[in-house]
Amino acid sequence: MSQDLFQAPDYFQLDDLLTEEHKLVRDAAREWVKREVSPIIEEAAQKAEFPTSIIKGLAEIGAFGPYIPEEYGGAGLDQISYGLIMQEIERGDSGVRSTASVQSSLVMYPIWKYGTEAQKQKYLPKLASGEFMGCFGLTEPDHGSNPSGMVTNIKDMGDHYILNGAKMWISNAPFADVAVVWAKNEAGRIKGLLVERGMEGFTTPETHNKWSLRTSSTGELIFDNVKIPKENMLTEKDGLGAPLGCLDSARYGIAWGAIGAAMDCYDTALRYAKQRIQFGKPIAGFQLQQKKLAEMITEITKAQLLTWRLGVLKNEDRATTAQISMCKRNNVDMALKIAREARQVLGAMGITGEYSIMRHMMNLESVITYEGTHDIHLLITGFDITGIPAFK
Ligand code: TGC
Ligand code: FAD
Repeated sequence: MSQDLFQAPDYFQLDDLLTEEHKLVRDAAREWVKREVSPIIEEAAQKAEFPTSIIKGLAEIGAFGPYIPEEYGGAGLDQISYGLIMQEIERGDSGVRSTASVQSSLVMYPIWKYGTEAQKQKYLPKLASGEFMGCFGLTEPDHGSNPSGMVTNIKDMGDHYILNGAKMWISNAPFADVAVVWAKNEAGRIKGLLVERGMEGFTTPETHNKWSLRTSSTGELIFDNVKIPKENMLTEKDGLGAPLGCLDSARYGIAWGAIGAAMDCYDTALRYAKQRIQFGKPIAGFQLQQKKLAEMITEITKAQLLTWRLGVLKNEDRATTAQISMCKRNNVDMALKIAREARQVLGAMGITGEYSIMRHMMNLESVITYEGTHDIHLLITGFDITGIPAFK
């Protein structure tokens, strides 16, 4: 990839809305991405490898559990800082942000919110430092948008549970030390379990041949009569609301992250358009190219404002699931459209690994699907404003 010359767009002076701490956290993440992610990410994507070398750095910038209290090893930051970290990481690559999202919001969050004190002490500090990596198993081969239909199940054997079933499309699965797994008990109630690598009957085959999110390792979780100690159940919340509560936190981070990918595509296209000469002048001087660039910065600015406001509401514990859905849906769609337009601005160069745009575009095809598809988020808004669920 060419040298990382990224300059963040801030068309409406939104930095004025951030505290000094927000800016410090954001700038540290931004510098780290330039130094440690940009130089290696294209090769990792071409090889379809998760770059394990960045785990330590992700922990150091506070990307693992930004809002988890310091007593458990987290960074103890607010929700806007969490969002800004996700924005900067996804500016580098959505696959890297995925790894951080899963670790923070889908593994540390449920242990922190639904776990016992012993579970928090055992897992959270190691997850915060990157010594342990985690994954989150909700989706199944036959139950994606409709997780309530899951068939993975546990049977109570008195002093332990027996877990059977399979999860699919699980980020970090192939290398995770611990999996937060959602399964139904005999009464059909969804329960959260902590399943550790090495438990007999538990395997995590990797999913190959992805054209998208190639720097993130994806796999299955297969449970064949796995014996789960009783102390590995998350006891403080159950039902579908428990995993959906984790998704609220992860979707919020993704809403910020998508802005990062969009900013990188816009910044790259703007620089290229000013330098590329055709018909005797920079292509940035043609109205059709200006339309693309002007619309990009308009959409980025609208998303920045929406998302900052969501962050304020999240800090006050007032952000609703439907608001988070709207923001995730809007921002990922915005980023994907910008990636497609920006790719065109670069002409043939846009399809190469010399620039980040094509990688962002392909990554965003996963981001628009996971954590609730584009259409499911529209239905969540539809339900919220009409009171009538149209899911089924
Ligand atoms: P529904 O009947 O609406 O709700 C069931 C129960 O859950 C409650 N609830 C929530 N609770 C907490 N937080 C939320 N966000 C909640 N949303 C709903 C609800 O009140 C109810 O409670 P109760 O007590 O009445 O039982 O559920 P439904 O089956 O109709 O489904 C609704 C729907 C379709 C919106 C939901 O299933 C959904 O969001 N589906 C999308 C699935 C999804 O997003 N999967 C993501 C898997 S994880 C992933 O993709 C990680 S990628 C990570 C990465 O690499 O970055
Ligand atoms: P389906 O549910 O089969 O949907 C197919 C299409 O039908 C979609 O367009 C959808 O919008 C539409 N559709 C479905 N229901 C309705 C409806 N009621 N009305 C209208 N349209 C509908 N899951 C995890 O649990 N953990 C992970 O870590 C994880 N990581 C992932 C990483 C990647 C790279 C990817 C691609 C996915 C990951 N997922 C993970 C799974 C992801 O959450 C699911 O792919 C997603 O929820 C959609 O499920 P599905 O793929 O089965 O699609």
